[in-house]
Amino acid sequence: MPDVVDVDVVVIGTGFSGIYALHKLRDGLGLNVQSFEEADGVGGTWYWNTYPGARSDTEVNAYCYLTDKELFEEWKWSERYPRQKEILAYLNHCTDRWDLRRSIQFSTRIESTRFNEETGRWEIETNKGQKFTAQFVIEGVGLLSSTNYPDFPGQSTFAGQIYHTARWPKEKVDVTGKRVGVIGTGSSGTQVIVEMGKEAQELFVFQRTPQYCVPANHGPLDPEKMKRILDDFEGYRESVLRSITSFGFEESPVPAMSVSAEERERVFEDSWRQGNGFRFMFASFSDIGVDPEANKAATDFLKKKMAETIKDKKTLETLTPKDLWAKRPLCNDGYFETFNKDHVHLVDVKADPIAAITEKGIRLESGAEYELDVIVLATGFDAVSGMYLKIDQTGRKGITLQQKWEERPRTAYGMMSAGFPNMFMVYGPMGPFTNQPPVHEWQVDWMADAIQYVRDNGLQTIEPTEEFEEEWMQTCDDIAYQTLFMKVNSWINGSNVVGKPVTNYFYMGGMGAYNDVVGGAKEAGYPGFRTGGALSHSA
Ligand code: NA7
Repeated sequence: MPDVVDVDVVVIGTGFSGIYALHKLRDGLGLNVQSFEEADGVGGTWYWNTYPGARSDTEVNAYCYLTDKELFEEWKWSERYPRQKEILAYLNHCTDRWDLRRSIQFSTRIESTRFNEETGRWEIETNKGQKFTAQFVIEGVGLLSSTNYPDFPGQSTFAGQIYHTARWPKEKVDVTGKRVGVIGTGSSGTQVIVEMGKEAQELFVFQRTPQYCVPANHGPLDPEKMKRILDDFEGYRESVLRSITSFGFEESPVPAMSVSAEERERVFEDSWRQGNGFRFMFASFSDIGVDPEANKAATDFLKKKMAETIKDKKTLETLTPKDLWAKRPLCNDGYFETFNKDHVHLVDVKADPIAAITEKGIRLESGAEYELDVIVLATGFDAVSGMYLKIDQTGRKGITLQQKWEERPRTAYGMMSAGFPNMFMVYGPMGPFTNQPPVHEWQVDWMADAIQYVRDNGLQTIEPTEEFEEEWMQTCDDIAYQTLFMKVNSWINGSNVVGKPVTNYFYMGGMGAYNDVVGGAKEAGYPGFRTGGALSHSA
């Protein structure tokens, strides 16, 4: 191997986005593409998150690639919400189907990327000391992949096992006959709690913030539904990409308070029965995420359901959220029911915070100590921007991404950042807040068009101008601050990680609007983007 390998494109990551990017650019555009993956297999999120109960809570008809009808037809999903193993098998199937493995270097982390202004190319270094150069870099590093790994005092002294849900061991963790503590009650926490509640001898759930949770209404896949989709596959894909959340269901245009209380109750009851958190939030009424009154109507309903389910009064009180419902909506069958089991105990660590992890277990500030054999950290991720900032990235004028994003991440369209030419981010900060796989494909297609445009016109680079980036940031903020998602602490606004900028990280205008605005860039000649060092159009 030469000292430095030159390729057209480097792709970082082999999750949903990286796999498709490699396929699209290598096989679609005929470019010389080299992919890198830190793990020893493909899958990204679905490679790492192997904890018991891990599954997508998006219905599978929208949790897959939608650009390839044959692939959609040939792969037979078994359940409404696919479990981790099945999604990983699907991604491996796609990798083999498209013969991608020969272009992927596994067990390799990208340490740094540096833009060379003289050559107009990126210089990329791996953790193995290898050097590559590429005209384009596509970073499919994941929205939720940089783990938020807490460091409680005394953590290393614990005599049992500690596992983070997103770094779960590949071999089975047998908790039968064991005392298990779970810290965290987000999507991962609620999933792992239900499973641990079935297996562990005793389960202690250390809850800081209670969550609303809707049933999933899980079950086998409806073959009729898949057939209907196949009958008009293009129309279906278009409807997904024209919707707000891209979850594959129809969103409601009806404001919650525009109907009678009886009708509202009927709609909520129907949504509850159908299951799915996003469906409940976006398909029951149009304004649960934006109007406090509509949000309260929804949470009153959800609290009523909790009161009907949770038997112990004190447990009910601790499990009942006091906030608006404006975190990423959860769904899970049997979550609240788990707390009715005698061997499952809820510990309120908002009232009495965790002081330390000791040799024996978890000690709270009050001095109460819980003896445990296994501790599960379901503490989430340094989401959205975290993975990009883990790589040492340097753009024009020697300015690093870490410097540029110190106050907050800045991008145009959630895909490119000014001063970082030809560097594309799939589902980067200030991108749409949606279900991901179909949107990953859409963004990669957009990137492929931009790359083709550069090559067809004999150019070297494309990048957003500072002014255009600022406009996009403003657009995103104007929309996001009208929603309730900015009013409640969660990874959506960066408030889950100590020291991280608490700000807006998304374009909350919906995928349909994003599609209209961003999708038109190619025909318009990329207004707001500078090509080959000269402005192609004024911003
Ligand atoms: P989340 O949704 O960020 O949840 C993390 C949970 O961990 C949440 O309940 C946190 O409480 C809790 N947490 C984090 N740090 C601590 C400490 N130090 N002490 C106590 N509790 C803590 O992560 P998930 O992995 O569940 O899900 C992330 C996304 O992945 C999900 O939305 C899906 O899109 C896929 P807090 O609420 O901050 O008080």
